[in-house]
Amino acid sequence: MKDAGDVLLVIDVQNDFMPGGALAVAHGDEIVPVVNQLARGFRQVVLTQDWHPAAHRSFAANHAGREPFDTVTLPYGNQVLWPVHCVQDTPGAELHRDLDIPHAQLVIRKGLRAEVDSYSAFVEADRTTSTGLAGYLREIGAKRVWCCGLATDYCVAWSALDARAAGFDVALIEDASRAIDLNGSLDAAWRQLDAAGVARVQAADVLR
Ligand code: VGL
Ligand code: ZN
Repeated sequence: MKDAGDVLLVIDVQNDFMPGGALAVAHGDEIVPVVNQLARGFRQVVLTQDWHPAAHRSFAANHAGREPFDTVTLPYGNQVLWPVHCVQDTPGAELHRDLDIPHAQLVIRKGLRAEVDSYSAFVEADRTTSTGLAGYLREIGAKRVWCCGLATDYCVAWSALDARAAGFDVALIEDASRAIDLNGSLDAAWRQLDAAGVARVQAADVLR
């Protein structure tokens, strides 16, 4: 069992990121039992939910003449345009039904504002608007943040990098995560994670 300084951060284990979902991550469903098992070894677990209004600027459908996976420039920088996904209060935005973490203490919802995306659980894509998660984790005495979920190269990576930037020790649990891998995004993410000092670990090595 991990001690009180350890927090498991479970990113976006939601229906729309599962095979058959609106923004399917290949083999995304395979992480569910792994995450459940991991969570049993942590006293503290925080979940996130991607939670967009239907008019969200990250949706290709809200840009005339654009297709999913095009890139556009928004006021805060480059933005990949995604299929409509994780719309607030729709079945696609619900957590996977087999996710079994009754002791999860907090669900952070992100990407709520129509004009700004948020891959990270900590700071929105404008890089200034905080979700409050870093302050919450500090107040509960967290020292180490263990990240897993979907997708490795977007929301998990950005959350891990921001956890590091907030001063926590951070590990990304590779086999409790799956990637979208768009135009080399997975390799690019691992280069950034390595450079930032985020440890790359496997689930079997976390709880021993
Ligand atoms: C995600 C793209 C758009 C993710 C969320 O959870 O990694 N990716 N919204
Ligand atoms: Zn999203």
